Amino acid sequence: MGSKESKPVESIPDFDTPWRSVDWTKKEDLEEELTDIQLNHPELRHVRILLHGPVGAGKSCFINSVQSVFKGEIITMAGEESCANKSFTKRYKSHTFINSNSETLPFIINDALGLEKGESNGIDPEDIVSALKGHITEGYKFNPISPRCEEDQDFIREPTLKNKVHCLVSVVPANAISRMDDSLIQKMKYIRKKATDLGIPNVVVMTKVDADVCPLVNKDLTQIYISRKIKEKMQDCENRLGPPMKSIFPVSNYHEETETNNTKDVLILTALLQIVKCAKEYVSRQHTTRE
Ligand SMILES: Nc1nc2c(ncn2[C@@H]2O[C@H](COP(=O)(O)OP(=O)(O)OP(=O)(O)O)[C@@H](O)[C@H]2O)c(=O)[nH]1
Ligand SMILES: [Mg+2]
Repeated sequence: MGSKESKPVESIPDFDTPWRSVDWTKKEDLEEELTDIQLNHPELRHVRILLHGPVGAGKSCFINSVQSVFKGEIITMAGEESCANKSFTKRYKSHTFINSNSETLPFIINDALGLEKGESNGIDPEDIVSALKGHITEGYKFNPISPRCEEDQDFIREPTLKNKVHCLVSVVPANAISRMDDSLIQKMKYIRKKATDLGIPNVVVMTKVDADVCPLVNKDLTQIYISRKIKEKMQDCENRLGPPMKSIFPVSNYHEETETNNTKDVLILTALLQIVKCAKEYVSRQHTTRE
């Protein structure tokens, strides 16, 4: 009879060299590139980015982190909540950003209610789709019981390019992606598919890479692309949600710090630059198709 002794599980080693290259010295270059982006569009001064994702994924925290990077100090402008089952963010809100020279940056990020698991819980995905199309008014208080409809007084019936979303960002927490409820994944996939049908690009920001996903990264965030665990989480995200690896950007938001730091800044700016470039590309396509 063969031995029933199980072999010890060998832990798969991390990578010897980073599988995605990051230049940790280029923070200023990234900031400059983002500040100087020209939209070359007569109607637009900003591209509009919409965040969606589960309750507590770090959407509002990402918005605060972006502003913190550009100001060089920790800023809280979007409300965050540490232990919410229901979405802490209640209203559709556009956030604009300024840098330390008080220049307005060429992008707006919209925060919305978080998605919940279960068919009839939380924000209706149709509300996010309405936001993508530009029908939702600023400050709109989402009603989880009934989605926005054309009969509503403040429904924007004929949205212009300014009202529409130019890049959809799915915010997914690295420490929860593998056990995220399937109903939630289906809602996110539905919203991503609608965006794709509308020609709107999608990018994924994978938050909470510092939250006990990988001891190596917990100790040193610069090891992010050496870590096998982080790559596995990104692959989980690719497999469950559908985006290709090249559209997934891991970040660690400012959630407990009292000062900004270069490594977090570079990861946040790298994700943001890709998002803004996708949005710009979408906008320039709209411009060309109308000519
Ligand atoms: N460790 C860690 N914690 C984070 C990170 N991002 C967000 N958090 C924490 O996660 C909690 C939820 O973050 P929020 O930004 O409020 O989440 P949200 O997606 O806006 O959630 P709702 O508005 O409720 O839908 C807060 O306590 C944040 O401080 C991160 O990258 N790492
Ligand atoms: Mg929020």
